[in-house]
Amino acid sequence: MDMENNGLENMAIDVNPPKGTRDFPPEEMRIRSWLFQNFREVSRLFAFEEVDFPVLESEALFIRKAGEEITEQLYSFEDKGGRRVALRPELTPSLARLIIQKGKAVSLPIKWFTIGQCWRYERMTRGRRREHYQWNMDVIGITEVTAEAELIFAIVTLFKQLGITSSDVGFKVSSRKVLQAAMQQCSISEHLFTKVCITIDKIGKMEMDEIEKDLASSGIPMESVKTLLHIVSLKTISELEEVLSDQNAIVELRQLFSLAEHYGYLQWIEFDASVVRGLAYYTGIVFEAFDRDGKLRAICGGGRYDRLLSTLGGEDLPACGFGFGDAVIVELLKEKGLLPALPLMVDDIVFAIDGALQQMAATVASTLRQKGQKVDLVLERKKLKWVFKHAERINASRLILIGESEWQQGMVRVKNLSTREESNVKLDDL
Ligand code: 4JM
Repeated sequence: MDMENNGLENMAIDVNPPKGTRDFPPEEMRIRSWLFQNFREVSRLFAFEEVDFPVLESEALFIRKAGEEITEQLYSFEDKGGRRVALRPELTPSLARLIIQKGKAVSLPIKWFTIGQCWRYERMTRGRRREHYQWNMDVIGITEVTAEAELIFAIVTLFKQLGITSSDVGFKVSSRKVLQAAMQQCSISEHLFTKVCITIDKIGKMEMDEIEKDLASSGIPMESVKTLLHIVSLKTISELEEVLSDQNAIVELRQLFSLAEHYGYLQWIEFDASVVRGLAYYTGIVFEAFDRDGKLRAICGGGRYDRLLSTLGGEDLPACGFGFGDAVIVELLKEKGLLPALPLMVDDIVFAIDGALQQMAATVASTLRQKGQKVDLVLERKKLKWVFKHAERINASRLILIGESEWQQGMVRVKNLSTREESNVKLDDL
């Protein structure tokens, strides 16, 4: 018998949630719900439809052999039926799976959004979180950069809605086609592309000589490594134009910046060739949002993934999307003093002065709720003093007191808790 607690009746369980997970008591849950409401509102403003997938997926959906952090930290295990399964580390593969499953039954373009919990598992755990929630918006069936421009504008719209300005946050934008062209120019084999992307993504997180060593260890000559690292250090499209012979990436980037100007969000975005993102499946434009103070990790990131569906056994479709986590944005909002107070809001407290009137109180609460009022019905015998304190704690607007003499006259006593005014009110007039 396990002597820690299993099967033993009086042994206390650990009241903490499992390592790396969070509880959401009311105060935290109000913040989360408020944030998700904002995600949903913006998604609907852009006419995206909400979808959902299981948190548990077949492990095979996430197996990619590129050495990405996301797949190295897969929270996978064998279920009781011997199947290899995983708690999803991201939402895009599930979306891709559903698109493949629907096949010709869906008309293009598809504009879907989803909000879901994603998981990771690290063997060496340094108190790092193992779950977060992510908001994704994806466009399937559009080849043009109009899709990326629309997605970035959706995120800008969210930032504005939260009170975040272009002096707080900016987007770094590039295209993986820049690196692809640079590699071709250096005669580096295409089969190294994904690996190079994953290494370049670590610029800023790893020492530069580590990055160089990593690239060289893949068999890239040091001279080519230096050229690649020079190209990804460029901060303007014009500089890039001078060094790249393949102008395809530049045309796309210029189109995107032109669209951003017409949307009116040019001040939010800048070109930065070092942005490649750490996911294997991106093929074109990639972007991420960051706080301009440089204190936090990336707020969100996304890009084009035109070949993901065929890696999962389906027919390819042009696609792009982004993921936006629940943690960094809340840190930023706290930092900027933009997190709203979000108090619990109750309209009325209904309280029976006398125990014999509890049934009448239920009737009154029911009537008010039918009218759309948020009503807290006091369910046990309490002193009036407790009820007043309680009213203050839950920010109730009115106190509805059910007393014998008023009830005889078809009335209740109403106290307006902000003006302190009291009056007897007919039930029908409440
Ligand atoms: C977390 C969960 C999944 C991924 C990254 C992080 N992919 S928890 C912060």
